[in-house]
Amino acid sequence: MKKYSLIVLLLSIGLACCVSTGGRKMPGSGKTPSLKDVFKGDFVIGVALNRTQIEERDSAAAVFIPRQFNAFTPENGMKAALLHPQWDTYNFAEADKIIAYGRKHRMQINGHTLIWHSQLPSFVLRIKDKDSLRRFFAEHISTIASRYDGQVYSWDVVNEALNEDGTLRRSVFREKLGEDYVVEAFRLAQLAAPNTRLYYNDYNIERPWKRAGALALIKKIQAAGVRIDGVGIQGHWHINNLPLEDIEQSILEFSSLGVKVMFTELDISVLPDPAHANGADISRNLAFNAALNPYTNGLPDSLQSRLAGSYEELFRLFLKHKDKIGRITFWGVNDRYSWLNNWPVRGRTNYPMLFDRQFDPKPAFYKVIAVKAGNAVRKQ
Ligand code: 9MR
Repeated sequence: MKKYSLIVLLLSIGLACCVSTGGRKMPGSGKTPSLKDVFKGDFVIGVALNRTQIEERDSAAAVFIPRQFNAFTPENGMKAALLHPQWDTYNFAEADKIIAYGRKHRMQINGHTLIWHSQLPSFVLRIKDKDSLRRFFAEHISTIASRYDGQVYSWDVVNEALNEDGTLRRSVFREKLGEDYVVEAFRLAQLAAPNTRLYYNDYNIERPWKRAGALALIKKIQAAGVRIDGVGIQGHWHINNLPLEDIEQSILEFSSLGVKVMFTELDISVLPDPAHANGADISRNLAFNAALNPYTNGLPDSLQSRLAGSYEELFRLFLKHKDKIGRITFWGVNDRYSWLNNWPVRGRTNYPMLFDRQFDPKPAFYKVIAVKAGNAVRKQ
C-alpha cells in the first residue's frame, strides 16, 4: 500500500472511532469507514438482502447498503419455490428487481440457488417418476441460468448437498437422479450460463469429514470435464466454537483444486445453544425459554468484545489468504435482520453481525477495519 493511502486509511479509521463514541449519526454516513472501500483489492464484500431492502422501502437501509457493500446475495428471492412455483409458471418479477438493484448500485450479484433440497415448490415434492423429475431439474436450471447469464456474477449451482459425515444427503434429487446429479447440475449450468461463475455452497464444509466430501465432489465435477469456479463456505458459526484451524486448512485444500474460496453467509451467534452448534441445519429446533434469550436489553460488554475478537481473528485469516478468497458475504445487513434471531430457537434477540439494529457499527466492525490497517502498517 502506498504511504499516502495508508495515511488516509489510518486517519479515516481514527476519525470514525472517535465519532462512533459520540451522538447518533446518519446510518451509512461518511464518517463511518466503508467495508467495501477498506477491503478493495482484497476481496469483494457482500451481504444478504431481503425483498424490502431490494425494493429500497427502508430509507435508512437504502443509504447504508450500497455504501458498505459491493456485492449481495438475495436471501430468499431466487429460490425455486418463489421463482418456479408451478410446472409451467416462472415468476421472474422479484428476480428481475434483484438484477435491476444490482445494476443500479453496481453491486455484484450471487444467484442463490439453483438446486437445493429445501424451499422447493410443492409440485416437485409430488413428482413420482424419475423422468418428470429429470425434466424439472433440466428445465429449471436451463431457464433460470440462461435468463440471468452475465447479469448475475455467480450462481450457487448446488446448495447443501452433503451430510455432516461427507456423504451425499438423501434428497429428492439424489433419490430420483442418482449420485451424479451434482455433476449434472453443473453441466447444465455451464451450458446455460457460459458467462457466470459456478459455485458449490454448503455449511460446515470447513470441518474435516464434510470437507473431504466437498473436495471429492469438486474433483468429481472436474474429472467429468465440467466447470466449477468456486466453493462457498457458508460460515454460520457460534462464538464458543470458531474453527479457525479448520477454516485455514479448508482455504488451502479447496484452493489447491484450482477453485476460488468464498465465505458466503458469515455470521457469529452469541446466544446460548446447548450444542454451540455451527451450521444451518434448519430441522434443528429448540423450544423457546427465557434462559435461552438472556440479552434482550443489549449485549454485555464482555461478550461484545469477545465477538469483536472473533471477527478480528477471522479477518486476519482472510487477509492472510486473500489471494485465494473471492468474496466475504455477511448473512444480514445488521443484527435486526439476521435469521439467527429465529434459529435454532424462534423469537430471540441475537447479535451476530458487525452492525447493530440501528445500523451503527459495533466494536467488531472497528476490529475488522483495524486488522486491515494493521496489515498495511506491518507491510511498510
Ligand atoms: O436466511 C434465510 C431465511 O430467511 C429463510 O427462512 C431460510 C429458509 O430455509 O433460509 C435462510 O437462508 C439459508 C440459505 O438460503 C442457505 N444456507 C442457510 C441459510 C440460513 O438458514
